[in-house]
Amino acid sequence: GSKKSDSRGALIVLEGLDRCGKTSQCSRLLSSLEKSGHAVESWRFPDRNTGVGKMISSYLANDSHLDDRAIHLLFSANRWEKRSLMESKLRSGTTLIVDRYSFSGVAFSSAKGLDMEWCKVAPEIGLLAPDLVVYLEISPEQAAERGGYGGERYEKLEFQKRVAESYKTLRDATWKIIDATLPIEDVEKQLREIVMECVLTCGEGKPLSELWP
Ligand code: NYM
Repeated sequence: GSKKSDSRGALIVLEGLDRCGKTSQCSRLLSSLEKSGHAVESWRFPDRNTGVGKMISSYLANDSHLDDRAIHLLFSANRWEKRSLMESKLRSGTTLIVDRYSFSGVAFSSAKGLDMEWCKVAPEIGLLAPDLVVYLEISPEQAAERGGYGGERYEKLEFQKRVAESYKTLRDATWKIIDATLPIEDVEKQLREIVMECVLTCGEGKPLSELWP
């Protein structure tokens, strides 16, 4: 068997509409994995702390306007600037819980009318492929009823309906779907079980791969 020091961390991605509960589930999952002694970090995209992230943040706040393809490529560049750190964390045994990834990039940009294949291909090819994608499923209407959207771009019911359609096209049989309208503890429990299985498989030597597998 592989020694503990050889085992890599798992790349776990959570996706879903705005207000689906991803962010709270990521933090619950983080503390539960930490408590059980795992090396784990919680990441999110966009990472608003980098130079590119600041441009994205200003775009989302409607403080700047960018061509649809230009902002798509910035979201992608924001993942590329974290790729090597991501790989070294995973290889050194740290599991990463990531709030949004390339799938958000494709779902949100294609909801604006950009071609889905254009969104997927060049910009995202070669980024690390997640070991697990969990989709927290909620209807756009139910998401909208939850304490209201913030004022950011995209946080509008009509747009979220198109994003939901894009996610439907994008997801495949490898995605795990959790009903995000269940009580928060039930979502947490289901998520933890799915993630633990994935963490074990990765620790036992499943190789890292790249998008799109
Ligand atoms: N978003 C996020 C994109 O449009 N493309 C991407 O590649 C990513 C990662 O940014 N409404 C959108 C989805 C969200 C917005 O994300 C900000 P968050 O999780 O609310 O900080």
